Amino acid sequence: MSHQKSHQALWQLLTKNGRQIWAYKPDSNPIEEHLSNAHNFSEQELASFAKDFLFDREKNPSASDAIFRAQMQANNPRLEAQQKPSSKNPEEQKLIDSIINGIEYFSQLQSDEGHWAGDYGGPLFLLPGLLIASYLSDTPFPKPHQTMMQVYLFNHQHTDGGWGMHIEGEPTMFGTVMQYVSLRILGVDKEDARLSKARTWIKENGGATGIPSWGKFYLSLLNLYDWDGFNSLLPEMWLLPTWLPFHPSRYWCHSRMVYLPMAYCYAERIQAPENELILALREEIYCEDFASINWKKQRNTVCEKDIYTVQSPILKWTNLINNGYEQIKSQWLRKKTTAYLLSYINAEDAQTEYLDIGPVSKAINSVCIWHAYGKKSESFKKHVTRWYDYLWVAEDGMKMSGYNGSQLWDTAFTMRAMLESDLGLLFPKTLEKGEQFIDAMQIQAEHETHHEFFRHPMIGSWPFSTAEQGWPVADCTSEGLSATLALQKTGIFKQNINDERLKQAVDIILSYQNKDGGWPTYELQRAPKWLEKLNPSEIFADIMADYSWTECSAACSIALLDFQERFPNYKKAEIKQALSSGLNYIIKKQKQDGSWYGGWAVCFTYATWFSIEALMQGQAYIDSNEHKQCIQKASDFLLNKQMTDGGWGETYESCAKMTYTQADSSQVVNTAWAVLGLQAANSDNKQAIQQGVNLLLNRQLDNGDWAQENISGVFNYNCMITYSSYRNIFPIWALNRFYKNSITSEK
Ligand code: LAN
Repeated sequence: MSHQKSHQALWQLLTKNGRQIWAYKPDSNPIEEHLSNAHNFSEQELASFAKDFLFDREKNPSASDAIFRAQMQANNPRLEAQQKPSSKNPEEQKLIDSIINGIEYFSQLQSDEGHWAGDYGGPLFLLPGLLIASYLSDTPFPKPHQTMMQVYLFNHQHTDGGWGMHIEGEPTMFGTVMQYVSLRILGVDKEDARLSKARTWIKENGGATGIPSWGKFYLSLLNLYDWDGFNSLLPEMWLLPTWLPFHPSRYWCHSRMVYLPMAYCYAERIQAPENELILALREEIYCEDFASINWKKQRNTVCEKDIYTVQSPILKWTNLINNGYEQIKSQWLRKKTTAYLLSYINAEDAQTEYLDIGPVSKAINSVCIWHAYGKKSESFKKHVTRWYDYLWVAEDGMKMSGYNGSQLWDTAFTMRAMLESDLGLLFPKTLEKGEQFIDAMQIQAEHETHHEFFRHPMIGSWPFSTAEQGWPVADCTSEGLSATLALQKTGIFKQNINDERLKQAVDIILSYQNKDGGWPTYELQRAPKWLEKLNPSEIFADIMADYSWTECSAACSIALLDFQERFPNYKKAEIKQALSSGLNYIIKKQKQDGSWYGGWAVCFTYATWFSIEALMQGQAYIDSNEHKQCIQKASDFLLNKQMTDGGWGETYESCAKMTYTQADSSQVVNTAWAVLGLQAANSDNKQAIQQGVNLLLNRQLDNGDWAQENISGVFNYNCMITYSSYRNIFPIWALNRFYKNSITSEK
């Protein structure tokens, strides 16, 4: 691409069955070959990265995924619509052109195997974990990667010298110390002006003793903090009977899979040897002399800029007891415990082909496996190969993704957005490839150790990323199913997924419903809500159990409704019951102002759209008066939030504060959700819808894309995550619905 800076083109994304690897100057395509290739690079190329990947976070901290997109545009021909419908009405023609332009552009980004890849960065505490694993195990990344990581870290430094926990957030101790240490591991000199500034930030805010517990953990691994200053994780807890309400097998799977390898590292007191860098760092990140620090007193010290969840009195007591036990622990039991933890870590590695459930456990599991079996062991080597599955290159540098990708999720949504009206049918190739990908990603087997290690049944489910990663998700199963049903309804290609597999997916969705009627993320809620009082993370909320979520409940209800339309007699009574309690759960969650809080994207507009969608489609299951009122309130909420330019816009602060927080300018993604929601609700305020649609039309770029605006995703209330395809998927979907409605009303 001519407008691409030359050294950006040295990085290429290779994909295979949804696997995504960024390769530096790949000379051959297969991923395997690339991973074993030695890198040849010139110092000049490395030096040019800092220049060619110069990024201004002050303009917008969210990168637009320019490298990937330019590459796909350069390598793939633009897939044109089979024909362009023409309309006598110029307004309608404009709409048609925009939708087609939007799909043509987005189709060009589809991989050969049918999925949409994209930037899934955002959190800033992930890459440091991976760098620590590589540092401890003395397995450095290739130089080009290291340079690109440096570029990324510096690109996201705030002008005051600090870093946030995520790219949009204000600086925190966790963010700043972790990036600082990462840059030093990457070889940046202490005298670098940017690092001096960071040190000033750290010291002015009390020094690294105030880093939250996850940071204390990472620093302890590096021997930059004393394990004595870290509250005991009571590793033996894993050996307690599983019926206990606080047994870790009952934790939300992400917490479970993070605290598992953490417990191993803690039990083994894994620690880097002292060397020049470590000794220097000890002087750089603390306000006091390292040797003089009273570590036990630091266990609960947390910088006030970091605190999100305040430690409860019960947690403090529990810590006191656990720390006490640590003094008198039985060595025999400790050995038995670490053996168990290791067997669990091995099982998770094997079940996920060494991808592991997510980016945090991916790094910490690598550390455990290196510690247990050594650098030369087969299992450690397998871990290292999979480090690359988590790295992503954009115009802001190389980052660690929040997952091994969002492959299935984005592909399923895209199918549904395209098929909202007949215009999608003008792209049979795109649809067919999408169908093939969704087909390939349905999970069809269980590992023999699943049951032993507390996994939910998964045959027939879909994951968020790839089948290889293999963790089933309730609402991803639903999106996979809804997309498949929509694709099959077109009748235009071979139906790869047979009825039995569709029924298996429904069985999984049914198996996921919580007692309160709602749907969780990966597993049923296994622990009581009071366990949250023991949440030790300080920086996240609601991480201890897998609670029901509005959007997950909406997606699952919608999938059941879609399925029922096609198979009215399959498990009729059971599905009816599930829908009635599921939809009533959603009604119960509506807030006074008519909105719903969204736990996984920003924020109220997201969950309100999802809820309206489910409630309208499932109208028959709800008392009609209640339904009417609920939808009326929801529409009023959306209408109240429309901005003067016709759009809607929320900032990430909606998520943490849990109150609607309007952005300075409207956002296409929020606008698309609101426009989808108002249309689904059959709002009679046609003008409001038209204004929203106009905004989407006017913001579209000539090539069919939309500009990247604010970050769209979130987890655990307090950390944001990038969904780079949302800026295409949701405007296309909203416009496509508007088109469908306008032609039906003409008829
Ligand atoms: C995700 C990504 C997808 C997301 C949806 C499917 C969108 C949602 O509806 C349900 C929850 C889920 C599956 C989800 C849960 C939390 C994840 C896995 C993530 C946001 C991606 C990364 C995040 C994970 C917890 C990040 C690692 C951080 C820790 C605190 C362990």
